[in-house]
Amino acid sequence: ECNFDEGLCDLKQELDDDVDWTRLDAGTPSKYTGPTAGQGGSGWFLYLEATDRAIADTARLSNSNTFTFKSTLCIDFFYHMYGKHMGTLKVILLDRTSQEHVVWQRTGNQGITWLHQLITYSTCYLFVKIVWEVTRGNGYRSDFALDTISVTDGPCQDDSSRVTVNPPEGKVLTVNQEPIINMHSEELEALQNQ
Ligand SMILES: [Ca+2]
Ligand SMILES: [Ca+2]
Repeated sequence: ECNFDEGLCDLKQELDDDVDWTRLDAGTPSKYTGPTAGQGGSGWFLYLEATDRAIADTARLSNSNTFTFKSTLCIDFFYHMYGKHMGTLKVILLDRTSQEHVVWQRTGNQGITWLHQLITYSTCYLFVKIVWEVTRGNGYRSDFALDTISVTDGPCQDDSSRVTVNPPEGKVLTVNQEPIINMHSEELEALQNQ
């Protein structure tokens, strides 16, 4: 688990995006956007400083060491998306061919609170990287924040957000039963045969 009190743990800022996440232990500078403290009421967290950034600028945070999993994984994190210009937060898995699979996303103002998200991800395919990606909205009130991240083997204890790839004929990735991306069948077969 990473609570950002000591740094980024085994996570890293990606370099080929537009901006880095900022580590902070206080309220974000702009009013009416961002948290006033870390998740749980104190401590450090990461946020996107939306002031002086352009619309659609992205910041990506990912695990620094590639890994492989092909069964069930629990992705557990807190996010804060308060502000009327809030853009989109995505959790993306990269497969071994660097194809990106969006497993979860939220867009727009989610209120003044830290929200807990659990994603149980089950698949027979191989993935090597997890990315938290934010895309700034159309104004400065778009301070996304992230805190208390963990990725562990096996299903989440609270299984409220199960995400599955239905092999082999389903070919649809779902979050809470709502399909968000369709994978090409050839791509799925290629992954499955690796
Ligand atoms: Ca924290
Ligand atoms: Ca970056």
